[in-house]
Parts: sequence; C-alpha cells; structure tokens
Amino acid sequence: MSDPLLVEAEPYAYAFDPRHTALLLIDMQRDFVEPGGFGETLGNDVTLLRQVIPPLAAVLAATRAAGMTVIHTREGHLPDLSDCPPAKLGRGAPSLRIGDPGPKGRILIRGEYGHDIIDELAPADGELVVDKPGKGAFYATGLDEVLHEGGIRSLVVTGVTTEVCVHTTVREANDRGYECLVLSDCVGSYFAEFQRYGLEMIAAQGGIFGWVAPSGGYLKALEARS
Ligand code: C5J
Repeated sequence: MSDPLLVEAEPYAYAFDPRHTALLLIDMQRDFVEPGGFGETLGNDVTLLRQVIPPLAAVLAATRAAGMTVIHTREGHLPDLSDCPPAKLGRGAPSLRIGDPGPKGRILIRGEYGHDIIDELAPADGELVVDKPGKGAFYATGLDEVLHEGGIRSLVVTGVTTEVCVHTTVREANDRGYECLVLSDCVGSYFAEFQRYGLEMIAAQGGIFGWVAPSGGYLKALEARS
C-alpha cells in the first residue's frame, strides 16, 4: 500500500489516498453563479461566486489528470415540483419562485438551461452528476451507496454556497464517516462573513466536520506524486 498524500490544512495535515478520494463539485450551476437564476432572485450578487471558477477549474483539471473520481451535484426539482416541499417553495419573498419562468428557463428545474452546470466546469464523459432536491448531496440521492461501491472514503469538497449546500453536504458526509477537505478558495458565498465563519466552523474543535486548506496545497500534493 502506498503512503497517503498530505495537504497542509487546518486544523492539521489532511491525509488522503487518491484511489479512495473523490472531488465533489457542489452546485456550480448557472442558477447560482450567473445573473437571472435562483441566486439572483433571492437578492444576491452572483458575481461574488464567480471568483471560485478559475481555481476550481485548475483543481478539476489536476484531479482528472490524477485519474481520481470526480462527482458533480446539481440542486433542483422535477418539472411538476413533486419533490419540492411547500416549505421550500413558499419561503421568503424572492423575485421569482422555484419553477417560475426566468431568463434561463424555469428556476431550479431539472432539464432547464439555468439548472445545468456552467460551461467552464462542465462534467466530462463518465463523471457522475448527482441531482439533489435538498441542500445536502446525501439527502434523497444514492450518493452514499455509490461512494461505498467505489471504495471512496475521503472527499475533497468544492462549490457553492459555502454556508448552505457545501456545509450541509460536509456535515452529512462527516456523519457517514467520510473525511472531508474543503478547499477554501474553491467554495464561495454571497456573504463574506458567512464564507469566513463557515470555513472556521468546519475546522474548529480539532476538525469537528473536517479540514480546510487553499487549493495550492492540494495541487502540490498531486504534483509531487506524479
Ligand atoms: C442555496 C446552494 N444557496 N447550492 N443552494 O440555496 O448552496
């Protein structure tokens, strides 16, 4: 068995075996990172999230080159909204609700242009795309089973938004026994303070939910191995 790779991280070095690790890209959808989608209907400035695209594209390329597993998620609902709880549908006062027609198609509906992943990070052939109705990637999806079958025990987590779908997924993964490294420059929030505290919460208390590091250390670890 080869030695695990090490990434300098908070609260201490993260060790992973690329054969048993997957890169998770959470909800890098037009509906969250481009104007006219769900994120904007909630009153957010979506340009803030776009900062993660260049570092995440580099991480995606290096992970693919290393032959590791890559998994994408998309938050969204069936066209008849039967998988969208009324509590989610009716929440708040967005300018457009889930299912309403918007400039990129119906808001957060599977199959619509806005629901799909942005071109810069488009899934490659063979990469799993997990459609999820909730914030967490494990809720009402087969993700846990797929990871078990693939022998995946560690997750390198990226995507948006830090305090919502990234956090929920990391918490779900942690409870299921996965070791998560969150790449701080590859996750984004509409709120600077949520970004900071969201990341701090993951690594606090000896890594209560997991580890946090900028992507540079992860890329270095992969490079050193090749
Ligand atoms: C949100 C997400 N923010 N992907 N979804 O509603 O974080």
